[in-house]
Amino acid sequence: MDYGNAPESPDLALEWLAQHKNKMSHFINGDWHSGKNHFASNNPASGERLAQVSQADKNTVNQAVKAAEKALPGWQALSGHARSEYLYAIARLIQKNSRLFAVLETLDNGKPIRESRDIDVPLAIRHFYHHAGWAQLLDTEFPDHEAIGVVGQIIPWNFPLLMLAWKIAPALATGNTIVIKPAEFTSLTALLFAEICQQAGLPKGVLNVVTGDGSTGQHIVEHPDIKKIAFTGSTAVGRWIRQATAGSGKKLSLELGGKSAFIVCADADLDAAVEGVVDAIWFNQGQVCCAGSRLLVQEAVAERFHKKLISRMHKLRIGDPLDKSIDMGAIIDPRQQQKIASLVQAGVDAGACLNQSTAELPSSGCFYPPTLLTDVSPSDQVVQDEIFGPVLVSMTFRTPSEAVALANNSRYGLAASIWSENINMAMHLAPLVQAGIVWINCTNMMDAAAGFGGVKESGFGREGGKEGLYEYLTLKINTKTQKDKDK
Ligand code: TXE
Repeated sequence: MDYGNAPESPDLALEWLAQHKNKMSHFINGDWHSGKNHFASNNPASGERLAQVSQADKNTVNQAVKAAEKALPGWQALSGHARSEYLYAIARLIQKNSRLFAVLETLDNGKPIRESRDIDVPLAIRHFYHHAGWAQLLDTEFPDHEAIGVVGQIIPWNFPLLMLAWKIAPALATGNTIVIKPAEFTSLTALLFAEICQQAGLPKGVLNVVTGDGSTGQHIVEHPDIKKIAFTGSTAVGRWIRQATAGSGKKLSLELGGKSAFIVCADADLDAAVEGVVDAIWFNQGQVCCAGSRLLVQEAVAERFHKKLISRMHKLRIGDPLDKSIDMGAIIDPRQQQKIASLVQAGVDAGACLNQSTAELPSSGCFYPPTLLTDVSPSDQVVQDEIFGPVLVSMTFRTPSEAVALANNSRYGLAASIWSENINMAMHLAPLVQAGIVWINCTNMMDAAAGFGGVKESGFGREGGKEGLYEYLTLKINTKTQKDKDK
């Protein structure tokens, strides 16, 4: 698609913010509730304040849960067909406002406009269309299942709208009511989404959006009337949630960190694999749970591959995320940038060779250059820890089984990518890699119909497709006596 060269104007999103007097409220029971306390949401590419967002305390979370409980019987009683009407309406309204969503997302998160417009927003729309279809099939495909009840959903900042869609669409389709909390860095598209739901006529209380930091998340996790928690975020918080909900009877799905292997075999199409790496680790500044952050290259081609990759890395354009020609935008916030920088320094101190783009970075805002670390060992911190930034570590292997052993030498198991022109070999390796998703000669392929999720410390549960629906359903066998059946 040709968007022309002019940077995307932020006016549309700034107008929307101005309409709200830059003050954002919680969305509870179909209405807006301003909190007593607020926190700032900044544009990471400039450091400028975009809005003041309400901080939900325990009382606000209680109100949201009450509203969701009240709405539950009516929402559950609707046929799948009736619920699908709302999902279709939501999908159409996001589509209608897609430009506003994309610009607002880019301002709030710092990701390139090309990504928010071509990936985040279209995939979010697709998720609602897909689940509208499932809602229609629910009564016939899942006759022995029912909704869980009020669900609590906590989402991260790396794909604010898309992660919201992944959580909300299946929950609505299956007849649950929702209390959702966006990440404190990126609340804005969640609030625009709540407006869309108002316009779609979604019954009051079915969706409640509370904004706030981790303490708001804790109130959601600990609320006794929330029957399921769906969380995407850090492994540390995921671990706490698991402990905090142990014995509570709450259903849980956790999508946590990753350190995904990107395996390049000697017979791979190296140019295609280089483009794959660009997508795997420099898309969204590497702030992607399934980022291919561990490159494993077969020894025979390692030197050639690194050369090609480094030359490609130097061509990446880093800068104003609203510029349509930009490849990489801003890091979410200064603390995250600091975390990236200190992990890279630790790698260099441990003996890694640093290859970094020398492209000039914007003087204000939060930016980090694309980085490749070679000469690392499997046990190094940079190889084991999730950096969650544009930093790739590279190691070599001699045999395919060595590649599998290196790939599996991780506490994470979210995704992997295998590149080879020998499809039989790739198909042989794929099941040996411990990961929830293995891509062959491609990477970051997402589909609303495919269950996404990990193994090991990357969490459990799936989002998308039929598997994702089970996360929001509970099995209920209604046994009838022979006499009743004969009636
Ligand atoms: O995550 P947090 P942060 C990883 C990535 C990143 C690191 C830290 O490695 O560098 O985590 O990021 C809410 N109870 N990922 O600090 O804190 C929080 O408000 C309930 C990978 O931003 O896990 C936000 O809404 N909720 C990841 C959400 O949890 C709590 C995406 C995620 O924030 C909470 C993000 C608590 N005690 C980070 N504390 C991925 N898998 O994609 C915080 N939250």
